[in-house]
Amino acid sequence: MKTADLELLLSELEKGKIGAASRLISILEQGNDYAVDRIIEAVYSQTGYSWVVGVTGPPGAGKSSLVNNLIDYARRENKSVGAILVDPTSPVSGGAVLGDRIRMSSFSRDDEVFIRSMGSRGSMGGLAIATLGAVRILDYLRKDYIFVETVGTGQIDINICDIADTVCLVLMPGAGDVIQSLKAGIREVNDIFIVNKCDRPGAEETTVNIQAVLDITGRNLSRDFSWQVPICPTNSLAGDGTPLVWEKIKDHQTRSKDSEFRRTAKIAQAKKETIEIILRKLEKFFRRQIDEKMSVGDIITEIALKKKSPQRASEEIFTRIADSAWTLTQLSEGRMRSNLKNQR
Ligand SMILES: Nc1nc2c(ncn2[C@@H]2O[C@H](COP(=O)(O)OP(=O)(O)OP(=O)(O)O)[C@@H](O)[C@H]2O)c(=O)[nH]1
Ligand SMILES: [Mg+2]
Repeated sequence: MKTADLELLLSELEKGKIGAASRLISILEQGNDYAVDRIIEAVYSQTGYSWVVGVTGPPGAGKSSLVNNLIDYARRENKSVGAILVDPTSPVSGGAVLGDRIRMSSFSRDDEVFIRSMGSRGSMGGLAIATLGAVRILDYLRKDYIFVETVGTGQIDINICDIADTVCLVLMPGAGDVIQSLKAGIREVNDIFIVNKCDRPGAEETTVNIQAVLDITGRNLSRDFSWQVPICPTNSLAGDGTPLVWEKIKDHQTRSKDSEFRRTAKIAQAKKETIEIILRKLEKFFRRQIDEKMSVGDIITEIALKKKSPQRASEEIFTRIADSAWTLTQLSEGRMRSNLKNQR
């Protein structure tokens, strides 16, 4: 991708062209560092408008069906909507997403609804960055609500809490392992529980078990400790229960929009995201240094021969790189100083 093409797409996005959003999201998925940085840089200061609703839960729990129903309710209130369906399992969007496309095609003529599926071509880290970027693009376009669906039972989902303002966890009867992970405190943030497939046996038991977790933990699982986490039974095939979920999302939004805990959470997220970016850049820098600039083959062989521990070796390598980085800084500062002198 040429820089000029990227700039053209960004100027089209500025005019609100949805096609540009779509192409920019594809570029984010490809994960080119320069392009990702440039896109986020272009939109970032104009974001913060949309309310982002994370919809997560185990495979097949009914997340897409719920999102589909929620889009319908949002549209009834004339709210504009974005939906991002993250499918980390499939490199080129598998069957599940295809099903979602068919189901959600009822919105295909509605300009105020933008639905997009995302798969990971690269690492999970890459997918998380692309998803966050896609949310920001839709936020830049001032969608009132952005739904982000991710498969997740705790450890493997992209960290939805970093993205979402309201987190919905969709479960279905027999979701014992997820409830175990809740007890173990693996899932930190859930603002709304949904027990879907209530037409099936065991829904009541699941609800009771979730309530027990809420009671045992002695606190609720939301970021806002004063928010009473609701448990909403739904049958997403019939659409039963969706109005309650939609009301709870709006309640949570009204309550937390301007709250102190949200301000604190946003600062914590900003810090976390920035640290992750720094670490990613540092990692690249170090790998480049080790792979290309330094000959560390001798040290590595010594580790393999047990003459040196990896700990000791890593410190040695670190010192070498730090020294060379220090030298580079000195050099560039020196260059700057002499440039200044020349200008005078
Ligand atoms: N009986 C019943 N089936 C449901 C209900 N909600 C969804 N389903 C069905 O369950 C299957 C999975 O639903 P999806 O909405 O695709 O679930 P999902 O969580 O998005 O699935 P993945 O994205 O593949 O993880 C589909 O065949 C739905 O028709 C429900 O309330 N009751
Ligand atoms: Mg789905």
